Parts: sequence; C-alpha cells; structure tokens
Amino acid sequence: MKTLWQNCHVASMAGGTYSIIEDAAILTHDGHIHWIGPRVDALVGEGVEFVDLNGAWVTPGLIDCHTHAVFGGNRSNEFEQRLQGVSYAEIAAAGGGIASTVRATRAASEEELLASARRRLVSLLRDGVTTVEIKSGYGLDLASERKLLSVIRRLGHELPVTVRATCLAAHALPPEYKDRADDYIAHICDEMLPALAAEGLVDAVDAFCEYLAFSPAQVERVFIKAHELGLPVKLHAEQLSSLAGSSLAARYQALSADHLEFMTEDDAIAMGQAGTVAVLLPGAYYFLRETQLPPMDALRKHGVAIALASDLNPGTSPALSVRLMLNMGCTLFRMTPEEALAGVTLNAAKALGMGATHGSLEVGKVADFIAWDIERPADLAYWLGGELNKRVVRHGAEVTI
Ligand code: DI6
Ligand code: FE
Repeated sequence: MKTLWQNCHVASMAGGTYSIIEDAAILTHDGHIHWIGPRVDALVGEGVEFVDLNGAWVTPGLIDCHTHAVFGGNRSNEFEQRLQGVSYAEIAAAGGGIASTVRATRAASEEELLASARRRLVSLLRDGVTTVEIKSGYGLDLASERKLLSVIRRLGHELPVTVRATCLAAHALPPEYKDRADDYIAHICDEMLPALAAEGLVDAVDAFCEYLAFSPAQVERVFIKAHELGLPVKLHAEQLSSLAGSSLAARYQALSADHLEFMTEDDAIAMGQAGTVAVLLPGAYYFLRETQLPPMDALRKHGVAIALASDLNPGTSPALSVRLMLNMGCTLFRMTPEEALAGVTLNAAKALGMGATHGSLEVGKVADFIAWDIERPADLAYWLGGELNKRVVRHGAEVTI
C-alpha cells in the first residue's frame, strides 16, 4: 500500500543536517519512505491513498537513546534527602541510591516490572517517541538481569515503539560482591554477558565508569568481552568526575559516551575521531543540581555528534518527557532548537547504531514520523512538557497511543 502524506512542512534532517521542506509531501510504501519532497513535485501513480496533514510540521519520530525505564519502586525519599543537602554520593555510600533500586527490582515480578515500565513508556510515546533504548542494570545478577532484559523485549512487542536493549550489568557492585569488584567484572564477562547474548536479549553493552562505580580498567574488560561477542559498546562516562572514560569508549569505537559533564578537550578529540556520539542528559544535570556544564564548544569544535536523552531512571532523572529534554538542552546547555531536534533524531539514531534506517526522513529509511500541530519546529523545544496535538506514523501507518 502506498500513501501520500501531504499538506505539511517537513524538518527532515536529511543529509545529516537540519533541513526544511515547506509545503512538502511524503510517499510511503511497505513501511518505508519511497519519496519525499515539495508537494508540487510528487509523482502519484495508481492506487495511492492520500492523507491530509492539515499544515502540520513533520519531524522524524523522536528517539530516546538512553533510558533505564525498567525498575522497581522509586526514590522520591532520596529526592527529599537531597533537598535537605545530602549528596547523591553520600546516599549511595549509605546503601541507598542504585542499591536500593536493585533491592526493589529483584523483589518485583516480571509482570510488575512490565506494568510499571509500560506506564512510563506510554508517557514517552505520547511525547512523540517512536524508538527507545532501555538499559538493564538494576538486577546485577544473572537471573535478575535476564528478567529486566526480558521485560525490555516484551515492551517492544506490546507497544508501538522500536526498543533497543542494552545490558548494563556493570552499573553498580551488587551486595554479594562487596569489596570484590574485579570478581564481579569477571562474573559479568564469563557468565552473564555470554548467556544473555546467546539468548538474544542484548543489542549493546554499557557500563558506569565512575569513582563510585567501575574503573576504566574494569570497564575495558567488559568492552573486550562485548566485542568478542560481536556487541557494540556505550559508556556512562565523566558524569561526576574525570576518568577519561570517554576516551576509552572512543578507543573501543563506542556508539556513544553519555553524561560527559567532566570530560576534557582530549576526550572530545578522541570521540570526534572515532565517531562516538556524545549523549547529553540534561534531566540528570538538572535533577542533581549539577553546575559543571558539558564542554559544548569542545564538542562542536571537534565534530562530535550531540544527542539528547531522558536518562529516565528513579535516582537521577525521573524524566517522562523527551520534549522537556529539548527545552533543557537549550536552556541549560545552550543548544539551539535545531541542535536539540537533531539530538533526538539524527544523532540519537547514530548513538544506537541505527543511523542507516532511522533518525531522518530520507528515501529508503523507515517511515517513522510525527506530524505536529505546531507553528514552527522550535515549538518542540519551547513548551515545558504538556501534550502537543500530533499524529504518529510508525512503519508507514498511523498509530494511536
Ligand atoms: N548514571 C545515572 O545518572 C544513573 N545511572 C548512572 O550510571 C543513575 C541511576 C540511579 O541512581 O538509579
Ligand atoms: Fe544513565
């Protein structure tokens, strides 16, 4: 079935940049973009269905390329503690933080985890998200990580969204391995990753490189195993301190290094040369009341592609809106609305290794797009949350959420 979507303007992101077609049309066929251009140039053959988009602005479907959306419980109690002046690191050292979510997640059934994550994902989907990456990392033993990754796969089957599963077993040290971080890394490399990868539950491997998590040497062992298994890597790096994790990520051709407030110019040079995407997470920056900004000028100067994501997680970024991240990327990180939009389309696709099929509206790519009832594309970064009127097209067919 061919469909001509017309009476719209398009911010297509074609050719790797912010590009606009006014009074455009999009011809979709078998879930892909068959043709896109000015409406006057559209060649319409037999049997084409027409859809009037009423002057909407069309963008690629939004891509949230960094979330931890599957977890048990929540940590609003820690939010209150931090408002009283207790730091994130102090809470973690006292047995709270990630460890408290691990306890709640291990205690939850697969069905409970699925139900709570589904609600959170629906919020993201109502915001125009058609592709989402979800990390494990609150299980920290083989059975619990398998439970999380299974939920992640099920979410992709049950909801109208393309889901990428990332194994973040190296997120924190589980209590069974107290003071034995190297042994836990060995367990990840020898048992967990091979088993989970063999079960088809893993699309990429991530780790948390930080003084309160894992060292660069430990992360490197995880990366080596991931590559042996044929899996791409990503890294939480330079969120709280500067350990050159992002340079390490670049050496392993990581798809992305994420957070990056404390990265150096040398890290930016390494990432630019490797094509590793910088995934910035303004929700975590805001929620932790961080004051160290990621080095935007160094990233731009060294040609590092910049993505934005929600980091949806219970500890540092309980963010249920990707458009709010666009606003924060502009307001807090001084990105332009065009850069912010590229950050949740083009560059987010690249950060998931999906650049060939997603992230822009070009012939041959998957027909995932949003027709927004807005005046200008910058409106997407302007409103602070709320729901915008829109029509969501996934694989060439309109979906309701
Ligand atoms: N960095 C983060 O911001 C999240 N994980 C990570 O490595 C925080 C996760 C949490 O506090 O639950
Ligand atoms: Fe994260």
